[in-house]
Amino acid sequence: MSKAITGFQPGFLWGGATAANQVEGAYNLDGKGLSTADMVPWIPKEKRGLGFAMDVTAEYIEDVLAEKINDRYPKRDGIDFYHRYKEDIALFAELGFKVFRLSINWARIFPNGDDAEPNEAGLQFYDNVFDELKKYDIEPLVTLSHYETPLALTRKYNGWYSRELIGFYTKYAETVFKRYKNKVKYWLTFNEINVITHSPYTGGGILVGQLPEKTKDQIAYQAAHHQFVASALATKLAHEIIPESQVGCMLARMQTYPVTNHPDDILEAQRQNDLNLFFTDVHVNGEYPAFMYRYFAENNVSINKEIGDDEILKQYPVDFISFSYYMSISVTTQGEREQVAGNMIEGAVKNEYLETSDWGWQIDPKGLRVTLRDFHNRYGKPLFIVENGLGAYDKVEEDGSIHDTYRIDYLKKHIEQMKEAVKDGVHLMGYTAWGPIDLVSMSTSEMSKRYGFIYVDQDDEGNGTLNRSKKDSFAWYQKVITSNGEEL
Ligand code: BGP
Repeated sequence: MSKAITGFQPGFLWGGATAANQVEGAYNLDGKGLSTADMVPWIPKEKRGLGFAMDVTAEYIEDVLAEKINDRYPKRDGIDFYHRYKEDIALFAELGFKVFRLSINWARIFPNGDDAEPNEAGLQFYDNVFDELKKYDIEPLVTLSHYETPLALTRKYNGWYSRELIGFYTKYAETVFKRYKNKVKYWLTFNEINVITHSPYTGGGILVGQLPEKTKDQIAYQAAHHQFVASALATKLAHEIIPESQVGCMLARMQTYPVTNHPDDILEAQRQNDLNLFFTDVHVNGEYPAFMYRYFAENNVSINKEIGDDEILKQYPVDFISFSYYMSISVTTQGEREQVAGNMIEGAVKNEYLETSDWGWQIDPKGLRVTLRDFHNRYGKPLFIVENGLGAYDKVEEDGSIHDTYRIDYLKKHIEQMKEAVKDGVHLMGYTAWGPIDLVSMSTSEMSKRYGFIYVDQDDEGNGTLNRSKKDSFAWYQKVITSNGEEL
């Protein structure tokens, strides 16, 4: 009988998470090509539906390229991490980070996605970033694709709906594995791979309008299959090129509850959870779960696999499971209830027991313990929380201070529940709070939805000095890390 676990293990990987398209800026510098994310900022808010459910058209892309692409907009300028990474990494080191999650923008390395040779200036930029992290002994945790498919692959192949992307992606993965094999050991293949079913454009660079004869499900799940195969092949390459590498999948976890104890609600919540966990099922178990074949049959989805696909999935499962957790979701089949916006489950309704963020996300710290236990019981694999945080309006006081007690409260309660899960026996590798430095929101393309311990002086129109300053939560998180989660 091993003794009870009382807290986070020594070496727990505390840190923060970002994405290239939300922080770097320099959208067209040093040979970088356009990525799908560069097209997002001008999508009208009303078109964003459930946060990420936005379908871009070829006409829209041509319009942005012709009229808008050179407008200064925070989303494309991010927070100028491209030029300020040394200052920002020094602040992350001051926070005490053990790990820093970032993405490599695929379009910085292969500007057109199908280029014969990589862009050396792009490779050099990330060499510089990893060297800066090394100075402070901060481990990079690198996402290969964080909604940053090279736009040229959308325009030429219609994104991940085409199987050709597997080859382009694995060539990109091999290039960066070889380049950074002595600098990076933690890799994630796709950010929130399940988002593709809600927004094939965001998740896969796919223009659904170009496939009028196909349903969104057919498009999304066929494209997801291509990403599953690509992820498995990248895992194989990582292990061959970087023997000590650990490769994780990454899911936007949508922990879903039944509103009532009516058996139909229990079944509906289970169905929604299964549709979400389908993605980790494939990444971890290396095969499609039986319930998904029923879903495909009932929704006219027919996955076109090639010989060898099943073997590739089975042979190269991920080493760990990473996920984002912001909220929990509630569903019911029993009558009409108040709907909530801002998440990715159709028909999600308000949970009267939970507070809601300024953007409608239902704040549920205990849901994180439920999620961690569920993952542990379902897979028994190491887990990594790679996004968690509170997007909120911050007020800068006269003296420049920012008293973000609401953010400290949100994070404190979620870390308390992480610790409870660890005591329940869950193997949790680390925690990277989303947006340790204010950055541009993915779903709103705004700066005002702030997540950071570090404030960035820039507003929604891209005006400001871009100066960095510390919020109250900076000193708080510093203490959390130095005490390894004991002082909350
Ligand atoms: C996740 C994305 C992140 C980040 C986060 C916060 O889905 O992986 O890139 O955007 O959501 O959401 P938002 O930026 O919309 O507030």
